[in-house]
Amino acid sequence: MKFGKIKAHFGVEVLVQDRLGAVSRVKIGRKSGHVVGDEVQIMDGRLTRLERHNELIRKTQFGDQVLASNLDYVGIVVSIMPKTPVYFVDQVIIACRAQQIEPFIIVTKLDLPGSEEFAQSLRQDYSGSVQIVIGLQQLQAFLNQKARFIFVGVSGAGKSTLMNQLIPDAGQATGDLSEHGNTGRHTTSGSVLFDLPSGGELIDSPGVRDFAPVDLSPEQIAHYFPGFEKLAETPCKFRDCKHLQEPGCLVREQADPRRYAQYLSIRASIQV
Ligand SMILES: Nc1nc2c(ncn2[C@@H]2O[C@H](COP(=O)(O)OP(=O)(O)OP(=O)(O)O)[C@@H](O)[C@H]2O)c(=O)[nH]1
Ligand SMILES: [Mg+2]
Ligand SMILES: [Zn+2]
Repeated sequence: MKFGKIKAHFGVEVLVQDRLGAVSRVKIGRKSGHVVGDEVQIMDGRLTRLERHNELIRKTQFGDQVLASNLDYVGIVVSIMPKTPVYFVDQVIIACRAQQIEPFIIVTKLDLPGSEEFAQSLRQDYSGSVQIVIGLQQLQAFLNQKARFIFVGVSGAGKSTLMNQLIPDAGQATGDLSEHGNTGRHTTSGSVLFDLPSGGELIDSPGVRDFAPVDLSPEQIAHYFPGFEKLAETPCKFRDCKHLQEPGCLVREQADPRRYAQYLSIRASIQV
């Protein structure tokens, strides 16, 4: 009997690395539900999944999708081209906080015009909420803490390009931007876990259009939404305030109007 972790998933097979570092392919049932990051027990060629600490999960039209499990940090990779919408960043932060995973923002493609202004607007919206990492050098320093990280982002944001820069033998395919966007073509088709030279682990994930959180109550969304943290230190009149029409709601009165409008639209998109 051996223990290991799932590094990649190929439909009916997964790549498992055991605790001594040996990597092997193991057959699985198509509906077994194993994901990259799962800790498993291997006995007679069969996998048993150990309990997950957390999972990064999003709602899709085909059902819930788990991108990976047992994560410490989620790096939201954003760029000016294709421009990552603010609602995407909000959604990922909410999804992470609901699973006790620490989100942070990575601004990439800094050579493109408009990047500095884009980074500045992100600082305005998120600096009180999550860490913002700008460029490869800062990213390398952040990843130096031994932990398990995953990159998420819209298709073409530049996740796999960063992977290849951080892990020279990652060999992740990167896409031609002209083929992204309208055609809906995604270059990376499944999550893959790599060991970082510094000791941690980094997972590349396929680009996604949105990140609708799964099964959250209106109170949870109010609690996890990035931008109200400072205001929430002084409680609203009602303890379970959803910051809507409640009398004595300090968040509604004092929040940045842009962030407040974003909060209402996130609520609407999650249909609570
Ligand atoms: N100008 C510029 N282009 C970049 C940079 N990083 C990535 N790109 C380009 O952006 C395109 C998409 O990059 P990928 O790394 O494949 O993006 P991805 O986020 O992995 O995309 P998916 O796998 O589809 O989710 C490629 O054409 C890259 O060459 C950068 O720093 N500057
Ligand atoms: Mg990719
Ligand atoms: Zn309130």
